[in-house]
Amino acid sequence: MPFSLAAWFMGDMGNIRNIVILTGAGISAESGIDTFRGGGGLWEQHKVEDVATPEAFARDPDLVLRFYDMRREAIQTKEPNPAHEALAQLDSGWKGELLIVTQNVDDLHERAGAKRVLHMHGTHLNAWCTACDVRTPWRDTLVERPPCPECGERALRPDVVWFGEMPYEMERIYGALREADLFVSIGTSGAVYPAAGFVREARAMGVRTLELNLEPSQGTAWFDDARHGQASKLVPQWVD
Ligand code: BJW
Repeated sequence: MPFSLAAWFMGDMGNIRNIVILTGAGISAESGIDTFRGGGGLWEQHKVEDVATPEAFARDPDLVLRFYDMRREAIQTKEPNPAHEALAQLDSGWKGELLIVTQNVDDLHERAGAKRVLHMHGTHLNAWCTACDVRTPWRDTLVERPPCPECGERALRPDVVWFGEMPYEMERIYGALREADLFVSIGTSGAVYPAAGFVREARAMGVRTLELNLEPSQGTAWFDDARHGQASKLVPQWVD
């Protein structure tokens, strides 16, 4: 099967008009942002249940806030890589529907210039006040318990989705999948639901599916086609 999108588009695939792209930590790995699982991943230093659950936050808020303060600070020093740039280029030129659904809390898609981006696991650049439910753009630390700019309560947490919480904008994501002709998954291990289930849902609706990842993901067998290697190489090749 031809690899580049142009070849897919011109080939016997029929017209591809609407695209949903799922991205995970692997797309930002070459920008220097740690992935979660595997060698060198964040979960090697922190048990997931200690930092990425509402129970952990209730039990030890300092630990959780420090973990996110550290990551917020680190992410702001990183830059988009050629994979983010290639997707931004695709976004700006693509006439049909296109949605980049990212599980990442970094803003590297946006900083590369992509506009049609949905953060299903939230963003490190917002604080969420659990007292008044308002989200505020946030770049500083949270561990000192600053007051919410809206209501003054010291009830700010990172605006990210932890295990056991509902990811954002699921209706919009499933709506885009229903309309899609192509679903592409980039740099995600396929370990975390509901994102890990999108490929099966897409297939069930007759959507073509492609995986681009460093190695076979947990869901690799579900994809029509899979290419394995670095996102900074594969994604520009695919977009060209
Ligand atoms: C490269 C590369 C390079 C490296 N180039 N590639 C059974 C069925 C369904 C659900 C569940 C279930 N059992 C339990 C659940 C629920 C749970 C879950 O999935 N648990 C699993 C552990 C089984 N899910 C939830 O609780 C979710 N909520 C939920 O289900 O609500 C109910 C609901 C029901 C029905 C519909 C909708 C909702 C919430 C999940 C929240 C996840 N949160 C985190 C933290 C976010 C904040 C933060 O950033 O700290 O999200 S956990 C973490 O994992 C983060 C990531 O977004 C997410 C996925 O990780 P990702 O991106 O795949 O990273 P890695 O590290 O795993 O993989 C990187 C990949 O890149 C690897 O494959 C590398 O090879 C590759 N790579 N370098 C290309 N250079």
